[in-house]
Amino acid sequence: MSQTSYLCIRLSAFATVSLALFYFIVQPSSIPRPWKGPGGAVTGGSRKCSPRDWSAGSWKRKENPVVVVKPDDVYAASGFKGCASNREVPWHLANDHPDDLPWRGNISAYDWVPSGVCNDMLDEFQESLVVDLVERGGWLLIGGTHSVTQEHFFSISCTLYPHVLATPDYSKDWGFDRAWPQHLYLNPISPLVSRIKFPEGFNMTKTPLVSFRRNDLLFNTTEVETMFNGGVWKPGPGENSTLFGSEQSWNISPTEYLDDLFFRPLPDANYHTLIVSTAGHWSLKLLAGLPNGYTDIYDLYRIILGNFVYQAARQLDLHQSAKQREVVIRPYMPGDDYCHTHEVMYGGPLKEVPNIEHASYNWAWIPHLNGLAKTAVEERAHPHVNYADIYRPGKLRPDAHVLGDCLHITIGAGVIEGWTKYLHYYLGTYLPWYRASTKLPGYPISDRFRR
Ligand SMILES: *[C@@H]1O[C@H](CO)[C@@H](O)[C@H](O)[C@H]1NC(C)=O
Ligand SMILES: *[C@@H]1O[C@H](CO)[C@@H](O)[C@H](O)[C@H]1NC(C)=O
Ligand SMILES: *[C@@H]1O[C@H](CO)[C@@H](O)[C@H](O)[C@H]1NC(C)=O
Ligand SMILES: CC(=O)N[C@H]1CO[C@H](CO)[C@@H](O)[C@@H]1O
Repeated sequence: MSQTSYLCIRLSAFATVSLALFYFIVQPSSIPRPWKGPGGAVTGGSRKCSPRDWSAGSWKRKENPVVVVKPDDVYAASGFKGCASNREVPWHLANDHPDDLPWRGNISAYDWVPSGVCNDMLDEFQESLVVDLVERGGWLLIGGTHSVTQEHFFSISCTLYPHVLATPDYSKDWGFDRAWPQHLYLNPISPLVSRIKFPEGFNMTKTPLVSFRRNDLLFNTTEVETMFNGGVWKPGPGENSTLFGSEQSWNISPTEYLDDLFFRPLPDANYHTLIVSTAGHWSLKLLAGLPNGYTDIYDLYRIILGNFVYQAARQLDLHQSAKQREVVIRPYMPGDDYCHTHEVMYGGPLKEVPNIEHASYNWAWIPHLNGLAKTAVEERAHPHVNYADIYRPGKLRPDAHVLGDCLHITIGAGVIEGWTKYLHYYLGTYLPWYRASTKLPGYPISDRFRR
């Protein structure tokens, strides 16, 4: 058999097996109904700020931005009183290069102003969020470091300071593992403690308000390989024998972060919201065994996201008798080439999202991957698995990357802080309003969705 025809057979076998496996694992009950999920706008009547409304705004210069002349000025410039996490603080805040301090002041000099329908959002939402994280339940952040999920954790540790404490303590010897679980706990000396109605069994030193677990692909490597090859894939002559190349990655199974963590009862956990983002680590360096490059990445991503959404929906249904929880997929935000040129660093926010068709790494594929994640959510149509499209504000801020790369985002520039602010509103105001004012499809809970 010639190499070319062999590859063609391999490729179509991959597609067929993937599809078969997808249906085997996901077991859709019927052809998915079209469903206008809570991510989109609802027309008519008084309405609330959807992710789309939030994203349809612009960056406005603050009237009197704080001028940053020394590193500690970034806290006031960013609206922080400090940060609870002490992990790589100058890297996160981008405040350790004296020459760049004027830039650092500039990137915190803008506020995100969403569209008018969002005017019922609180600007001072921090205390309300702390109360919610205890009374309603905490946030479990799942994603890779490139999905900036770890940065989201750090950012929340600043936004909620001094009401929270963070672990681990990175000032001690910490043997540098990029996958250490991180947690925020209620600070027992916070004045909010006297206002909070604690759920029975809540333990301030034990029950986290926010946790980060690193997870680059949402499934562990065994599961990804199984979904990739359906147990029958065999490498051709001269081809890599495994899906994974030599690049390191950190992955855990949904068995670990859904069954054993997200739904774990008090006092160990009290999570209400699972916030997920993935796409950054989906590269041909990590998934070196894919025979057909990025089109196979699209295929694999579709399968993995479909399975994740299925697992999440199934677990939510299995735990129906407990409190209602939410799963939110946040779109992945790719980086910006040339972000450290003077022109970009001092150019301020953009008005339109730039075209990234010819970008570095896997950035050009990201809009397509985000679309696949959205489709996976819409096809499953589970009322508590959501796709919150809050991509746009960050894509207007190529000036706000950290100093060492063009992917990660400086904490305090307002991008990641904006996600926290909107998610607080989304969970507490938008979703309850949306569900009360919209006929939901009535997701069928039947035995066929059980193990
Ligand atoms: C709360 O958790 C801490 C740490 O695990 C433990 O030492 C303490 O006994 C717990 N308090 C209660 C009231 O259970
Ligand atoms: C992946 O998770 C499954 C459980 O779903 C487990 O049996 C398997 O050992 C895990 N593999 C790795 C590499 O951790
Ligand atoms: C096998 O994977 C490695 C990365 O681990 C890559 O450098 C190499 O090009 C791959 N070989 C083939 C034949 O795909
Ligand atoms: C683009 C931008 O925001 N530039 C400002 C940077 O900060 C100085 C003052 O510190 C302003 O004069 C610039 O307009």
